[in-house]
This record gives sequence, C-alpha cells and structure tokens, in this order.
Amino acid sequence: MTRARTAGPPNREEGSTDTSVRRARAHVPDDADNGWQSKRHNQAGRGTRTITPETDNTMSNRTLVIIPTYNERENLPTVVSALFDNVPDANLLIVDDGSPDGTGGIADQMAHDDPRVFAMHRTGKLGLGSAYLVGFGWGLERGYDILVEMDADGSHPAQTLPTMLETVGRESVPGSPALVIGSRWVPGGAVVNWPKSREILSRAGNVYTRVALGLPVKDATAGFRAYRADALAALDLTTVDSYGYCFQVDMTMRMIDAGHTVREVPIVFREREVGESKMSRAIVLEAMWKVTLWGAARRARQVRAALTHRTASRAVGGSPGSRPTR
Ligand SMILES: Nc1nc2c(ncn2[C@@H]2O[C@H](COP(=O)(O)OP(=O)(O)OP(=O)(O)O)[C@@H](O)[C@H]2O)c(=O)[nH]1
Ligand SMILES: [Mg+2]
Repeated sequence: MTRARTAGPPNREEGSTDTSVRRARAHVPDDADNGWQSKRHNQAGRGTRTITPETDNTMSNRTLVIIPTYNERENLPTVVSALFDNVPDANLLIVDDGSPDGTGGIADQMAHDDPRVFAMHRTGKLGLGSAYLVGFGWGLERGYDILVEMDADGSHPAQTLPTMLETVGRESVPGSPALVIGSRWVPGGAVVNWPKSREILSRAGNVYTRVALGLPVKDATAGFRAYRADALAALDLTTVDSYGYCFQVDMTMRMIDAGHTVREVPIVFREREVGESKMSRAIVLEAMWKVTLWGAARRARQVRAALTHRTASRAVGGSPGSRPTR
C-alpha cells in the first residue's frame, strides 16, 4: 500500500478554518454521528466497526500523542523517534499548519511509513490552541483513552512521558488525576539553556496566573500534558478561544473547575536547538489580558456567591421557625 495515511480533521472543523482538507487521501470514514464512546474506529483509523470495551481488549489504555507543527522540519524526526523509543504503543497525530519549510511533507512520509502515525494538514497558521483542539476532537472520535500534548521542538522530554502516563488516573477511580502536567516549576523540574529572561517570564507568568486565578498548579502554562479522554470529552471545548500560552492556562482552569484532579510531574525542559520559537509579544499579551479578565470574573463570581450565601443564612436565621425553642 503506498498511500499516505493522512488524516482528515474532525467533522466540526470542516468548512470553517480548513479549506484544503485532503479528505480524498484521508481514508477516514465519515463519522459525523458516531459517538466516540459507542462506536469506535479501528487502531489504524481506517474503516469503522462497532466495538464495545467488553468485546475488544486492545481498546484499553490507548494513547494518542498530538504534536502541532509549524516549520519544524529539522526537529520533527528526532522528536518522533524519541517518542516511539519511550512509548512504542502510542499513536501520533501531527497537526501541521501548512509549514512553508515542508514539515507537512515529512509528516506525510512518516504517516506513510509507520502505521502509528497520522498527519493532518490545515491551510494556514491557525495557532497552537486550535491545533490541539482539532487533535482532541480527532482523538476523542476515535476512542483513545489518553490524549497527550507535546511540542515538536525537542523541549519536552519523551523519557518522562511513561511516568506521566502512569500518573494519569482512570475514570472509574474517583479523584484520580485527569490531567498530568510535565512541570518545570515543581521540585525536580528544571530548564536547560533557557535565557534568564525566558525563565523570569515563565516563573512570573505562573505566579501571576496562580494568584489571579487561584489555581493550585505551579506550571499552568506548560505544554507537555496528558489528559484523560473522558474528562476532556465532558468539557465544552467549543467555547475555548485561546491562541497561544493561555490555551494551556484555559484548559487547566477548565479541568479544575470541572472538579478534576491535576497532578504535576517534574520535567527537564530544554530550549530548542534548531528552528525558531513561535512565542511572540502578542502571545504573551494575550495570556496577560486573558488571565486578568478570567481572574476578575472569578473574583466577581466568588463575591456574588459569598453575598448570596450570607443573604440566605440571614433569611434562614431570621425566620421564626428556625430559632431554637427554649
Ligand atoms: N499547527 C501549529 N503548530 C504551531 C503553531 N504555532 C506553534 N506551533 C507548534 O507548537 C509547538 C510549540 O511552539 P514553540 O515555537 O516551541 O513555542 P513555545 O513552545 O510556546 O515557545 P518556546 O518557549 O519559545 O519554545 C511547536 O511544535 C510548534 O511548531 C501554529 O500556529 N500551528
Ligand atoms: Mg517550544
């Protein structure tokens, strides 16, 4: 078989952001009405069959790693081989935004050569956040159990991924971690080759985020993550509207607000050695103003809740029937 196993995007993306979806090459069935829990695709993503967890043991604990790429041709092969050295059973979805340097072609070649790899193509640079959202949608439709976010620039250590995957909990175990973050800012975590200015920006941004939003997380901007699919599926991801770093903060906040446990596993994060960072002033500003707005909205909600509670307590305390009788 010589066709490239290029993935089509989730159906809700069609006709919106991507006009050049290569569905003809995708060999991905039209599954608009398939609930991911009831009807699942086979491992290769080709064809559909109805499978229940009881009838297919291979469905257990399947992991999809999503790597968004924009101009990462020098990094992608190294990162992918490190990934499979450490987690050989994982599947990989590369979401490329029409990289001018030809990263998309490399992704297609990988998808052609390795049945674990899928490549999705979008027409323009639409941002890291939206790349992960389409990747999540694709993975949820296909019934993966764990969805991983990982950068293509070599900053995220694949050797820590097995620990992260072991730390992710199970839906059936109440309170078990639904999100595991590869964290630079917990004991044992570190950054290598980062300019002091980047370290200060990241540390300060995380302190600000923690204080403004009251999140019990040390590295809420981190992009190396493993999510329990059931927890992601229960969120309304259609309302996520974050482009850069704040996408990670947004997702952390949503998981915590949904009552999920978030765990941080220390990682050693390395500055990319080749290629260019896509971090920009606009991305930092987006994170700052969004975190500030979210923080203000949360505080306002807390104050409203406290006032409502006080009024309710007074009403109860003030009613004659509620007074202790002597
Ligand atoms: N598909 C897609 N991928 C992107 C986009 N922007 C960045 N990426 C990828 O997202 C990952 C993270 O991007 P980086 O440039 O390393 O940015 P960063 O990790 O936020 O910033 P640094 O801390 O400077 O590394 C890399 O794999 C990029 O190729 C985008 O618009 N679309
Ligand atoms: Mg990076």
